Amino acid sequence: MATAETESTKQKETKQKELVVCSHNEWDPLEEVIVGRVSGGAVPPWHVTLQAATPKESWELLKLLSGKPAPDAMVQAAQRDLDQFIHILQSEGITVRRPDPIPQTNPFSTPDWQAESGYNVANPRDGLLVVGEEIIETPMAWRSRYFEVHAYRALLHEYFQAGAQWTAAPKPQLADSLYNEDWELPEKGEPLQFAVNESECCFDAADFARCGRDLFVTRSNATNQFGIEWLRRHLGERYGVHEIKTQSRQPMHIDTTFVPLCPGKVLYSPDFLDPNNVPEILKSWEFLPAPRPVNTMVQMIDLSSTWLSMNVLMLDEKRVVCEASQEPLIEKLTEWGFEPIPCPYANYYVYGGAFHCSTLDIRRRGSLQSYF
Ligand code: DAV
Repeated sequence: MATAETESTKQKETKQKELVVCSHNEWDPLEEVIVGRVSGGAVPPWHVTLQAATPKESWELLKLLSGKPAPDAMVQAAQRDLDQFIHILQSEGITVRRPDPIPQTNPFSTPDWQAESGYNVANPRDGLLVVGEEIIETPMAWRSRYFEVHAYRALLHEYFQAGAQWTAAPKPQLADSLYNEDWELPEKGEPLQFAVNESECCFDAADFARCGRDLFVTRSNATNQFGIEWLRRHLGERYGVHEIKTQSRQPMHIDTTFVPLCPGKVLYSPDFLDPNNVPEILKSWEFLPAPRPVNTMVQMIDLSSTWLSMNVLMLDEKRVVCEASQEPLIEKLTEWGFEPIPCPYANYYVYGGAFHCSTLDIRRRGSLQSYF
């Protein structure tokens, strides 16, 4: 009996070692990660989904540059930051994989609509969701991102051949009827408006945060209830999917609102989240307020809120990659017992993301657990 048990433990260990895709949460030791690319990107075509997610100050310039290739100087500056980030990951012993450099600057169409251009392949966190041993292509709401996943197909094929479970959520049509063209920026205190309604199923992976058997999600300008319900039903009874109410007036992605750092601790933006208004299940967790962001605006356009400052990447329960100029955050994280690794990344922000957005953890060493 004892021998049989030992054998089965051994088998389990071997299985764990061989899993090519396996990530249950945001903090287990990171072994392999996909990091986005900045070359071949376009300024995202003007659309209500873009307007609903970007600062008002950027709207005029975004309309003007709509669909144009990203300017060279911008690409080069972002590339310098990206090189440093990749160097840090590799020096920490992590395998870094990259999407194919497929230019996103060409126009394309479907039977229902035309897009002036694609967007970029800088943020693998949005179009692919890893839940345990499964990698899921997500039904993104931005038309410009409709074929973005093609840049990841070679990797997906490789992971599949190596045994990963590979799924795609239903591809939405992204018909005109999905969008709320009348969207307006709500005044402070007014009810939220969303750029996407419930007529099709859509979600971005970055609207989900994974904590083992429980996932947290924000309803946003990219993720609707239809999308949340699809994922809930797809994952089944093994997982709980809980909604976090964001107070951002332009919500797009949970990772500038609610960022789990390790079991029992979550970093949050005090502008976007009220820790007294969270799902009951989180009551035992410690809510760590992110300090106000240091202004790092280096380009004329900003695609995101300043809370990209808290868009950190955990390499394990302690080591955390943070933007180098966010000194108040680095100080706080140190005080809270973490080991921040600073990296300049402000030039990358114009691509719409920081360390969490621009990565996709393919493998973290650990098993499926419940933390609540
Ligand atoms: O707060 O503007 C940025 C996007 C993060 N993936 C924000 C969300």
